[in-house]
Amino acid sequence: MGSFWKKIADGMKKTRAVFTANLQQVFQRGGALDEAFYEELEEVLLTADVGVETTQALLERMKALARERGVSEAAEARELMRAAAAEVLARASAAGPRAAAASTNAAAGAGAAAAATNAAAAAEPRVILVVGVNGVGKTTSIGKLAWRQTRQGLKTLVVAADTYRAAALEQLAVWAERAGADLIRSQSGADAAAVAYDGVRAAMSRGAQVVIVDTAGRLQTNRNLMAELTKIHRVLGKALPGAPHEVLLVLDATVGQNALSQVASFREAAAVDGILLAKLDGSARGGVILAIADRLGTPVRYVGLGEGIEDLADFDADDFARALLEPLGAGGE
Ligand SMILES: Nc1nc2c(ncn2[C@@H]2O[C@H](COP(=O)(O)OP(=O)(O)OP(=O)(O)O)[C@@H](O)[C@H]2O)c(=O)[nH]1
Ligand SMILES: [Mg+2]
Repeated sequence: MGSFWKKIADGMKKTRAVFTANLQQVFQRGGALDEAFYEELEEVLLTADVGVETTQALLERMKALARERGVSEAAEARELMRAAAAEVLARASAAGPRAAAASTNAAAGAGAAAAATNAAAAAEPRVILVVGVNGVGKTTSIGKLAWRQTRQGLKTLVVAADTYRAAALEQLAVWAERAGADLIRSQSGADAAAVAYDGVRAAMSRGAQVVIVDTAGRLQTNRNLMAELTKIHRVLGKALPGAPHEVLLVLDATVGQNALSQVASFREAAAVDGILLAKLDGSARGGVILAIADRLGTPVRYVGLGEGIEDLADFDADDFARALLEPLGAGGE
């Protein structure tokens, strides 16, 4: 737990240096928990990309908690805020059975119904489809995810279904090599859905346990490309009934509130199961994670905290509430 906490705390250094530090100033001003206090707090939350609705929700929750607990001093507000933030973040970690299975092995991923036939289920790979807007961090995150799987001893295969650019293929090849995963590639310009299909079939014949499909970045407003995503999704299910077992939407934390507007279209095109919030280390306005947790109703599964292969953390509401609220240097075990 110690090193895991350190990873989050270090990874969120920019947010902690700005957002957390600004919060500290408000909490330290002393005096009563009055309207003036809440107004100052509101300003800090808004500038950290928490967003209007989520900011109001947090403030209301803090006020209710203050009444419940009989708290009236600004000095005690940090604990109220931590509790309110943890509640909001917990909404994003209410993972369903599909999502809960993601970090376990392929057999468990097949779900309770298949658990009795473990042997059969284990022969089928767990298929993860990774989608998102251009440049958000999909390919890098796939490298990190693949490495996690291979470290657990799972035979992992990544599929280069971003067929638009030769460079995209090369980039995935480098990550596959680092992660110790196999790579399925095709000529650039090939049909992405066909590549995805071939990838899953190849994974099945090779006995891979996990397949991660990379896709080209696409704007949520581009109808043709969104239709292509729907096709990729459908074709995966033809290659292996039940696939994809998980669709991860990668969002870029540095674009703040704009990330929220990307979600609806991707959900519609590819039934998103979970969010991977990349580049949280690159943002000083990490408050956006509160907005994502509060507003989207799609669980945050992972958080990207750097460009290295190890810079991926499971999302945990309490850890993240603590990282947002605890001043630098405190609790740094
Ligand atoms: N600091 C930081 N950089 C990241 C993170 N994830 C990705 N990046 C960087 O973001 C840039 C884009 O990453 P890619 O993985 O290529 O993004 P992509 O979504 O695959 O991009 P396209 O395939 O072009 O749509 C690269 O420079 C990555 O190193 C992260 O968690 N933290
Ligand atoms: Mg990419």
